[in-house]
Amino acid sequence: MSLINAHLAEGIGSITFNYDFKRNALSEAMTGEIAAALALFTQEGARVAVIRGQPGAKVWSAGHSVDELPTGGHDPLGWKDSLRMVIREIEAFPGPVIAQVGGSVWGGACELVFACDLIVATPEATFAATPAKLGVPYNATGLLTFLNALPLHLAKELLFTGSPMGAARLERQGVINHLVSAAEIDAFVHELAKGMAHNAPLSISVIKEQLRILAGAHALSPQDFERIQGLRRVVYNSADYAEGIHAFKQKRKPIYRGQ
Ligand code: KGJ
Ligand code: KGJ
Repeated sequence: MSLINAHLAEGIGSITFNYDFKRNALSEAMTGEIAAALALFTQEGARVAVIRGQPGAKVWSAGHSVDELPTGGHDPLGWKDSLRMVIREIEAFPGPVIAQVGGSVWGGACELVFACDLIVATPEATFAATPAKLGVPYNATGLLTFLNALPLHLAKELLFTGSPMGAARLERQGVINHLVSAAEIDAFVHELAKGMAHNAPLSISVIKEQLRILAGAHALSPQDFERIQGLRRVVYNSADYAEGIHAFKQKRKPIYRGQ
């Protein structure tokens, strides 16, 4: 069974999540299919990609597959992690990627949405960034995705509370490009995509890549990099991290002790 439906027409590639029984969690299999669809769209000359959920789905995506967050001293968000890989594929796609969001968005799926080039959401959509609910040490490039998409205090509120934030508030802050009702969002996103698909693709792809490089141009000394990795290692080696993952699997509230 396919975890997504991929469709390409009029230069617009669309990816529709089809993994509702695991709430569209971004498992390795799921992110692999998203990456393969983006690669196929690129090969077929698609100008724009759209990533969306099924109409009416309550959960847009439950984020990283918690089953695949490793315990036992391994970095949960290392270079080859599936979430990290799919974020890089979205950034590398040579045209605009639009996130079309209805329903709730959780954890790493918030980052996936924020990594897209444009965001269109229904007023009912919500975003909860939950690493602090699970005890996960988010990684530096992942935090940079938040930092480039949200004002600092809003990013901190999302990450520190782990509570759902409504799409209307994010639209007012310029994080979401457009709020559109569920009845109209398909047609709206199609028009938006069509407009960009008619523009010069080489101009768009090089501007996108320049913006990516410029937005990521933060000098980090080797010492600071090692400090960040060392701090994160303490977190993923902690009893709290193991507790967060176990509690999720046992469907209970975690008890954190700060060690
Ligand atoms: N990973 C793995 N399995 C998941 C996940 C997930 N993220 N989310 C849901 N599932 C599985 C559940 O274990 C159930 O499996 C099934 O999907 C339906 O979920 O028991 P099974 O049937 O085998 P559930 O919870 O019964 O559905 P709802 O009651 O509709 O609730 C939907 C929710 C999205 C509210 C709920 O599933 C939930 O809270 N999921 C976790 C959301 C979350 O905190 N995700 C962030 C994961 N962390 C990260 O992304 C990262 C990068 N991080 O740093 O933390
Ligand atoms: N460059 C050279 N000539 C221009 C430009 C321009 N950007 N804009 C207008 N003109 C000239 C027209 O060719 C006409 O000359 C005259 O000004 C009146 O324009 O045929 P001529 O009389 O000898 P027009 O089009 O008859 O006037 P309106 O009907 O009033 O329309 C105004 C518009 C501003 C809507 C229209 O002229 C237009 O779309 N201009 C181009 C706007 C545009 O896309 N500019 C961006 C250029 N590129 C950049 O700035 C950059 C840096 N870039 O990277 O792309």
